Amino acid sequence: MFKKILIANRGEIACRVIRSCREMKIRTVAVYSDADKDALHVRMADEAFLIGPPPSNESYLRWEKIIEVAKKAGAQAIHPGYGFLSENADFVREVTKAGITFIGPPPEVMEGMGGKMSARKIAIEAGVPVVPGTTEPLTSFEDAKETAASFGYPVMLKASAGGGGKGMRLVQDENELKNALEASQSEALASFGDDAVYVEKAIVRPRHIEIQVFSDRHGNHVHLGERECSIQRRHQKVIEEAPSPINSAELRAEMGACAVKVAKAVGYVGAGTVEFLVSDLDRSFYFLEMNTRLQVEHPITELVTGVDLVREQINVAWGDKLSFTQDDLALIGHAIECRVYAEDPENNFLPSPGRITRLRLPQGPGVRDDGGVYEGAEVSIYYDPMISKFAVYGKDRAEAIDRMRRALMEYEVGGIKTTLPFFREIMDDPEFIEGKLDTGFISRFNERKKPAEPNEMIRDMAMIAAALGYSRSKHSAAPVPTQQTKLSPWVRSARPSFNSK
Ligand code: MV4
Repeated sequence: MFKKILIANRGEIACRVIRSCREMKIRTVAVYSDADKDALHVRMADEAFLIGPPPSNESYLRWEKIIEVAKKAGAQAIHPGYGFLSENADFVREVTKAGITFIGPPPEVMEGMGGKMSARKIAIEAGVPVVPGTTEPLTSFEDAKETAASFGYPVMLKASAGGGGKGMRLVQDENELKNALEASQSEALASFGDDAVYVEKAIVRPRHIEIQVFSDRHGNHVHLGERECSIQRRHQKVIEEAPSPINSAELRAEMGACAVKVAKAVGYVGAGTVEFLVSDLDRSFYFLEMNTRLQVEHPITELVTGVDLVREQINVAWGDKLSFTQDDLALIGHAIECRVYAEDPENNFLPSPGRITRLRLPQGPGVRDDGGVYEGAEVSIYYDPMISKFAVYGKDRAEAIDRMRRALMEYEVGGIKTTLPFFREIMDDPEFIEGKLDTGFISRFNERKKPAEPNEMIRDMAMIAAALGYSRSKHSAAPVPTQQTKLSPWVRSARPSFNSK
């Protein structure tokens, strides 16, 4: 087994990889920027090397510097985490050339899945359903008009190089097509340096369900069930759960088999994720894309399968066979993850950098916090503001929701704003509790929240009435004890407001 691994990443995912390495008795090498000299991943690793100034393209994206550190420290393998260099085929080639093992799939696989059109071709050849649409870039407005008409409106224009919804346009009818095409192409060019745009039929209010796959270098391919990731804000996942509230054993087996077909077709190695859009109308599903990395939301799959995906990645990179077969795997229970961001939900999710002056993590049954910070740590402006992924596990979805609600009451972060209050509201939301999750969830949730003002007025009136009643009763009877004094300090200590008052 490897004796030493370099982690080419930062934050919670670097810490996550270090944790598995430590259990496997593998020494760890961290790299960091000037902004991260006191970061948790630097403190947790056995060794740490400064690689440059705060901006990512001068530090975490400098592959030549990272490879130099790996050689100097004697690391035999590099784990890329997610983001940064994790899906960069050129980086993989350079790492391999330097005689170091890249923990992830081969560069040709990354390239095959890197473009949306090329990924669609691979899926079609593998016999997997893809969203009806083209696999060649549009050549003109006339071409777009004919193609869109042949699939029928509404259609989606998508940038082939796209990600994060960039260059994506929903087109309701032919009148909107010209503007949308121009906007999509110029956005694609500006974002990716490539203006190739193609057409897909639009799936109305789809669910985003993805299948975790795993492959070794001996031709074994398995899937580890699905994750429901429909709750997104500006194409960023916010809450994920496993299994999906709609997924039946049959649908899972069908989608899982399709995901494995895709993995086989590209000669996949390691941990990967096959994304699907699922129509709520008839549960038909369509391949969307494949992510060739360990994903942010991997912990919920770990919770319901009992597999340590990072350990498995390292074993597979070493050349071992998968430690389990498809028949060994069963999904047990239900897991929900909330991404805790240093953002202000009261202020349009504006980033909220600064020092964490207080950090109190939930404890007790069924909780897991994958954090990248500590009390006293500084959240900088340079990187993604996600400070932690908080997940709970329960025997079923209802227990997981109750547990998440309880744990979120215990969770306290001081000094910066976080998305925790937003999650507390979602856990009480009737549509969430029903499992009515689709890509329109967040905007409907925000609409439901809007009529808060009249309620606030009613609440104020009730408070005035109560105060009047109290002031009258004061002269004749003992004051009514408030809620606060009735609760024991132990119960109150689990309330988010306990220490902030
Ligand atoms: C779609 C779609 C409807 N029809 N494609 C958004 C991000 C990118 N990964 C794919 N996305 C979508 N593609 C077709 N043909 C709707 C979305 C979409 C979406 C998908 C999953 C989760 C949230 C979403 C929010 C808006 C749009």
